[in-house]
Amino acid sequence: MSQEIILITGSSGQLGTVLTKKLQKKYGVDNVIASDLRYDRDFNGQFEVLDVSNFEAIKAIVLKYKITQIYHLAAILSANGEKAPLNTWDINMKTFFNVLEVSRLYNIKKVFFPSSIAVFGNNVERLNTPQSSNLTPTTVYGISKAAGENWGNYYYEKYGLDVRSLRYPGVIGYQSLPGGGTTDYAVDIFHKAVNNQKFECFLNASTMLPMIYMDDAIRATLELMEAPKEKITVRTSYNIAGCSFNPKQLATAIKEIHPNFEITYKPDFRQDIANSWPMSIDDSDAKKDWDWQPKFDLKLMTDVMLRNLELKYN
Ligand code: AKB
Repeated sequence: MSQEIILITGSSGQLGTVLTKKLQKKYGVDNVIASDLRYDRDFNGQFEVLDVSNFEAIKAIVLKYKITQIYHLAAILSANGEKAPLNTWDINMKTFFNVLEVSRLYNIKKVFFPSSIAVFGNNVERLNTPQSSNLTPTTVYGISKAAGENWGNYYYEKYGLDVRSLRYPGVIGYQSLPGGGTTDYAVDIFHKAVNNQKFECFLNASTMLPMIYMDDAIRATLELMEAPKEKITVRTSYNIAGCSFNPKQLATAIKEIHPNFEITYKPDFRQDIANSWPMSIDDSDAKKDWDWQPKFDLKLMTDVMLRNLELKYN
């Protein structure tokens, strides 16, 4: 098997921080090129400052390192995206087009594109949302992800480029902070709890959303990317589920360990976004095609989050 050389865009983000370390472990530190808009002083390994919206810049890195796979994580998320819709569209689409084109032209073997539950809108079954639902997203981020899924499928059908994708639920991990999403509350709440602070939630108590613990999200990504090509029957993006809960259920799970924890609710514009998203996801295609199985439920995730953040802060 020839040596894989991996490029990760958006490597300093919530998922990128953790995925980069996993890929370094798998492929070797020198064979993983992390990249983001700003240099990360604390980073161990190969790092390039990269604005993916600049085609010549990404091309130069692909040629310099003889990249064979790209994980394209750079994107503006749902809540931040609504503050400047056209800019969000420009950035999310331009960066992905550059990744697709550089991959087509310079023989990249595999591309990973993160999609999201944000591709779904108000017209779907909100419980156990099926893989093949109609996509009418309510945010620019969601529109860009739905379009991205179709562009990935197009490059696969037209050029044979092996683009693979997952529709991530809200990702919850202790290693990094999310930036500008609608599911961010479910990470922030843990930081407040371990620091004995009150938490004001921007969603109401009963807003159930699909979430996934970081270890499950990373494992799903690697399992999808490693699956034999003939097993991949979904070339837009696979639904994956972790566990679904609402802020009240999460606060109750935290109170089991931190009985004095206090939560209040003050919904803002993100409530409307959350109301248009699924409450739970049907991931039976991922289970059938590449044996996907989540391991973390609400209780296990809460225990692990609190234990690790306590070590981090104290
Ligand atoms: C967001 O909230 O925007 C993201 C997502 C679900 O894609 N975490």
